[in-house]
Formats: sequence, structure tokens, C-alpha cells
Amino acid sequence: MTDKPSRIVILTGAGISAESGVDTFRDEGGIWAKVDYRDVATPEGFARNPSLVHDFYNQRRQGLKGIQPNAAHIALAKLEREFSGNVLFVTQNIDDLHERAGSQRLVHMHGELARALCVRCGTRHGWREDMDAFSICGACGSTGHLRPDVVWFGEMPYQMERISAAIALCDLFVSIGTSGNVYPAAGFVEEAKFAGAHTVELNLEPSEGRSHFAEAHYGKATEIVPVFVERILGG
Ligand code: BJW
Repeated sequence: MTDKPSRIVILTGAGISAESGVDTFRDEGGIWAKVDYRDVATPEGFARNPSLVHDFYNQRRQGLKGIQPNAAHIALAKLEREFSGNVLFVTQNIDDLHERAGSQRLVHMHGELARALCVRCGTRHGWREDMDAFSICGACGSTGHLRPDVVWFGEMPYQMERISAAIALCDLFVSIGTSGNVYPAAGFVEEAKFAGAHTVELNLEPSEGRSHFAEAHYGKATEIVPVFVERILGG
């Protein structure tokens, strides 16, 4: 990175929340080692066994109460506050640690644990409690049509047009704590490269997309993200 960037897009994944105590998906002992994604993270799995899926997300939603943003989330919020240019955070995470650290220009492309979606009327609600087949939609009053407002395999991630537009204009693209296994997020680095952006990976280990990044730093997010942020702010 030679010139000071003016438009930054930062993609984050499960690795940024790992040191806050949130499980990642594909690391040893991660979520997909304990449950089959076809049962809990597909529309077909939800149709087959809604209680199993509600239990899975209820447990993770309850888990939000015991965690805090870590030094990486806090450093990124500082970047947004102090950077003279434009920053957009795109997170694949459904936890709320970026916003609790103070980030505001944030897209939750895979949805949010603390929201419910009514499949009957399409309303998205804030939802902090457990959800089940008898939960009532506060907008249309129907019972049995609420689901976690998360994006499962085979579904379209949120705000894709906004994300693509920001990547097409960015001059720095940074990917933090994601294994690069899941599309379309895994393809953002190539879009950014095509747009002429400098591309940086910050991760515990090289991701699937490692060859597409011009620069990479490997280590714990709480250690390498604050250093990287200070470098950008310091010019
Ligand atoms: C640390 C660390 C520390 C650890 N510090 N780092 C080809 C092209 C396009 C699509 C497809 C395709 N082939 C198949 C598809 C479809 C599918 C897909 O990608 N499948 C793949 C498995 C191949 N994608 C979809 O279905 C998506 N929809 C879609 O494609 O719609 C059509 C479309 C196409 C094109 C444009 C637009 C639309 C939807 C995907 C939905 C993903 N949903 C999940 C679960 C729901 C939410 C939830 O329950 O939480 O989202 S799956 C799961 O994976 C979750 C995550 O957000 C996502 C990504 O995981 P992430 O964040 O990368 O976690 P890990 O565990 O994989 O990696 C953690 C990393 O952190 C590791 O590298 C560690 O080393 C590191 N780390 N500790 C720093 N302390």
C-alpha cells in the first residue's frame, strides 16, 4: 500500500469474533463439526425440522448476552470515526459485536441473530428472546411464520447491490477472519482487484482466496487488526 486510500471496504468473518468467544464454522471443533449445515442452515432443513433450527439459533442468540467486542472490533470502529475518507464494513457475521464496538456503516450480508423475519408479511423485527413455532409476528399478528433473519445456503445475501457498488469504487479492500469458502463473499476480493483496489488479507492463516490478495498478515485478529488500523490512520 503506497498511496493513502480514500475509499475502503472491509469484509469480516467469524475469525474476528473468535477471541470474543464466538465459535467459527470451519476451524477444528467449529460449528460445522458439531451440526450438519444441511439441517440448520438451509431452507430445506428449516422446513423439515423447524424446532431443531429454532433451538440452534436460540442458543446462539442467548450467547450474545455473554460476549463483548474485542480489540479488533474496537480498532475498526476507531478507523470509521477517525478516517478522513469513506469506509464500509460488510460482515458475514450475525453477531452484533461490530455495532456494539461503535461501527455504523455496516452491512450484515448474512443477516442478524437479534432479528426475526416474518415469511408471511416480510417484516423484519428486532428479536432478542427465544423463537419457536408459536412466536407471533408483531406486524401481521400471524403465528408460526417467524424465522431467524439469517441467510441460509441457497438464499440471496442482503444488500448485494450496495456491496458491489462500494467494491467497484474502493481503492482498498481488506478481508478479516474469513476462510473464503462461502460465495458470494469469497468472490469480493476478485471484484476489488478488478476495480483496481489494493487487496489485503488479515487472518489467522492463509484463506482459500490467498492468491488473490496483494498483501497478507497472519496472526490473531486482536493483534494484527489494531496494527493495520494505526498504519492506515497514520498515513
Ligand atoms: C481467525 C481467528 C482469529 C480463526 N483471528 N482469524 C459458487 C459461486 C457462488 C455461489 C456458490 C458457489 N458454489 C456454491 C454456492 C452457494 C453457496 C456457497 O458458497 N457454498 C459454498 C460452501 C461453496 N452460497 C450461498 O448459498 C449463498 N447465497 C448465494 O450464493 O446466493 C446466490 C448468489 C450468487 C451470486 C451473487 C449473489 C447471490 C448464501 C450463503 C449463506 C451462508 N450462511 C452461513 C450460515 C448462516 C448464518 C449463521 O448461521 O451464522 O453464514 S454459512 C457460514 O459460513 C456463515 C458464515 O457467515 C459463512 C462464512 O464463514 P466464515 O466467516 O468465513 O467462517 P469460517 O469458520 O469458515 O472461517 C473463519 C476464519 O477465521 C478461518 O480462516 C480462521 O483461520 C480464521 N480465524 N480464529 C483471525 N483469532
